[in-house]
Amino acid sequence: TNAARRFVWERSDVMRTMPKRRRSSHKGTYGKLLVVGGSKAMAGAVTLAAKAALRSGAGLVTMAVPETVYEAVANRMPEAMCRPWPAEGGAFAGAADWDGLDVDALAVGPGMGRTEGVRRLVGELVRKPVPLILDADALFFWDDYAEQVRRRSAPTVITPHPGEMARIVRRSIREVEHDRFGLSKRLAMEYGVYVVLKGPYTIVTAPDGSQYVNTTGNPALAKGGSGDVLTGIVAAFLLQHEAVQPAVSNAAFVHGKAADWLVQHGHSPWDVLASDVVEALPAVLASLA
Ligand code: NPW
Ligand code: AMP
Ligand code: MG
Repeated sequence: TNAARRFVWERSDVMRTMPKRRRSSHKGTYGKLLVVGGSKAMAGAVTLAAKAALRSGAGLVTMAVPETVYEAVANRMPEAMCRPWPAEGGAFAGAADWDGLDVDALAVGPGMGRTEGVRRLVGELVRKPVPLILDADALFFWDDYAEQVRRRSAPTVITPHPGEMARIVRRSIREVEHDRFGLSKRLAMEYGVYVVLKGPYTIVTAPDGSQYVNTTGNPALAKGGSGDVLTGIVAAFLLQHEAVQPAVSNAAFVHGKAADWLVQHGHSPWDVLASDVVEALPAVLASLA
């Protein structure tokens, strides 16, 4: 049918679908996440995503970064593991050392840059048969691997901001802003992906065309690093939820709520850092437990 299936994803939906943490669980229960990102100019993005994932309940998180930034990244965060991958010119060189890596989900893109090596690496990673989140610079190469994505059997989530969406669908940012629902739906259905079109009122579109609007968040999030934090939350929730759409919608809800909580608790819309958003996750998640 052509009926528009659009919903607002509300607090009650979150309460209903948030996974419980079981007494009998251990870290492996909650999944092994590999966050692939970083480059010499953007070493922080991957740490933000990894830390957000751990704060959101992921069991084990490993960051795969170009070897040139390994020391800086690995020393920043004791809880996450870190793996150096071949680099050229301060970014990924392409091939990856997958030996001994046991991965339940992949988050790819934050701070990777847009080199040829990155193009090759992303092309390789979309072939891995695990749930995959493509964000930021990984989306720059959409045309190269879109057909590959269409054929994936495991879920794929893409998290473009309007600038990234415009490039993917070959429209202007203006056109994207004027048809956020329509363009998201077409993309999600054509490639069988979950599309998270970010911005105020982030829209999550499932491959069946159903759409879920998030109403949390505020302009405090309009600052570098916000999207990298969202990627980490999405990844962690994918590992812990049974179904993909509630996982992704809950991630958008919690991410926005963290920013809302900050401006209600001593922060202004100006000062909030992406790392503050990560540190506000405990308060938000505690209110949902
Ligand atoms: P304009 O010109 O600003 O108006 P890019 P990026 C547009 C990493 N980061 N609504 C924007 O428009 C990321 O992970 C690393 C409308 C411009 O045209 C990526 O790997 C950090 N338009 C990399 O940087 C912290 C919007 O899109 C274009 C829009 C590049 O990511 C920062 C810009 O997009 C950052 O996260 C909106 N809401 N948002 C770190 N600490 O390591 C964007 N545009 O060129 O993909 O740049 O998003 O900064
Ligand atoms: P990125 O551009 O990848 O860093 O992602 C920005 C993140 O912050 C997305 O989750 C957006 O939805 C959110 N965001 C940015 N600006 C606003 C805003 N004015 N109101 C609400 N959320 C925003
Ligand atoms: Mg981003």
